[in-house]
Amino acid sequence: MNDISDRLNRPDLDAFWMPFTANRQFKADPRLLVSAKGVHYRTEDGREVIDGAAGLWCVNAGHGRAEIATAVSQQLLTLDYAPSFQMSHPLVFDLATELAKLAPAGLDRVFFTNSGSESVDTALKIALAYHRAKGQGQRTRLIGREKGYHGVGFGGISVGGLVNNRRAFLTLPGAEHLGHTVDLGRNAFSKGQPLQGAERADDLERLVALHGAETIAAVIVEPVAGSAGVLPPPVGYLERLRELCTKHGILLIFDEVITGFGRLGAPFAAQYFGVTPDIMTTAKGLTNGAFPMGAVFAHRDIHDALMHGPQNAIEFFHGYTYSGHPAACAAALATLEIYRREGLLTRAAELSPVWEAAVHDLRDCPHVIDIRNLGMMAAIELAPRHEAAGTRGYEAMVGALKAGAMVRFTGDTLAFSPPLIITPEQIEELFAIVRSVLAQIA
Ligand code: PXG
Ligand code: PLP
Repeated sequence: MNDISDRLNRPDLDAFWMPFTANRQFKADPRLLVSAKGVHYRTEDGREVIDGAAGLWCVNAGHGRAEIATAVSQQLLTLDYAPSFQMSHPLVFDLATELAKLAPAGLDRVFFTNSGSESVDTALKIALAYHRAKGQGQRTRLIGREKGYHGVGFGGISVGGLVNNRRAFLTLPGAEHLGHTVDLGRNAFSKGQPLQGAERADDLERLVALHGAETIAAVIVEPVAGSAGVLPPPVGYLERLRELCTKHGILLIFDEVITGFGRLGAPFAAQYFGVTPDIMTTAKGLTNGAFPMGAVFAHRDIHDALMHGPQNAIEFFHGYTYSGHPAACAAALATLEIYRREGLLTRAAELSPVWEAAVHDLRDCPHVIDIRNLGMMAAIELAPRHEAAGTRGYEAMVGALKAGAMVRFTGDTLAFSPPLIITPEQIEELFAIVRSVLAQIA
């Protein structure tokens, strides 16, 4: 232990193997958060930091919401756990009913998971099971998109399109990818959806021509790619993809783990874009990040297609020990009540013009090669250093934290997605900090 660790009474850092982290770099210079309230974190050395990332894109109603904590603690004292297979408890039905009311019309059958990764694997399995139930068991190919992030399960990395998440692992046979939609040449510094690139959706026709539509089960995309650095879809792209999937009998899955629960200004991106998928995956904002939970929304027809055979037959051989955990349900119901009461599922629609102007104001900062935004998501892409890609992004993240703002980075792209309770003044404050940090990056 060094002096700082001693003074801060820091825990031993060795045993915990950190996820998606440069463990050795982190442990040499740790960043520990000890409390949070509203749009601020507090660090172990007692500094307030504005949360420009809603934690990891999940704390949509802001931190320290007492109703959620109370609901969880009361639920744990009343019914801490109930088996989720062949048995259940009332709260999970209430939650599914509430979620079905928020969802796009028809997507009113809800399967519970514990994370976005599990939601994605569940959705892919529902797609395969559906086609099989319809007598089209040969539809087994699963199509994702380059730069897509669908969590870290074997299904999710197979359809995912970020090479670092794939290269060391096996992926599912039959997984294919549409080309990504990034085109800085035509679309750099677009405000909102880029105008060019709807035709990229026609890449699905290439895969249909190559493999035959009758071998393809589903296409999964993030309506706005998040992890890859906030990539809003070109105008018309999602509409075109919907059209092609319908034409070829392919299910369309929207991975709304980030875009769900108000991030764009509507409950789900499906409603924001007016494009309805067949299946929708969610997690994160479902419980305001306060409890692990995910939910998959399936169209009623997909659900109903599986409800066949003898009454005593299990229709879908899939589920988790903690599917619909009582405490997670309590957290989600309390979260939905906050969203409803405070209008948070549509607040991004009012805030986003301020947000857009504030982030695009940084266009003149050094090294900035693109700025992207939609709803309450935004990204600033920096030019990579020669032979040191990613170092500018990392330095900007560390510098921002020291200067009082928590931001995400991926490679040399900074990503922003604050709690939806943020005020216009706090938006200005956040980007003022980012401006001062960018000015210092060599
Ligand atoms: N799908 C999408 C679209 C996601 O963004 C997942 C699935 C997986 O969810 P879980 O709960 O299994 O992590 C995600 C998660 C980042 C970052 O800043 C993004 C995520 C998670 C952690 C970090 O790039 N997205
Ligand atoms: N591994 C073993 C040995 C198990 O018994 C179980 C569940 O019973 C699992 C994995 C799956 O765990 P979960 O249902 O929490 O995903």
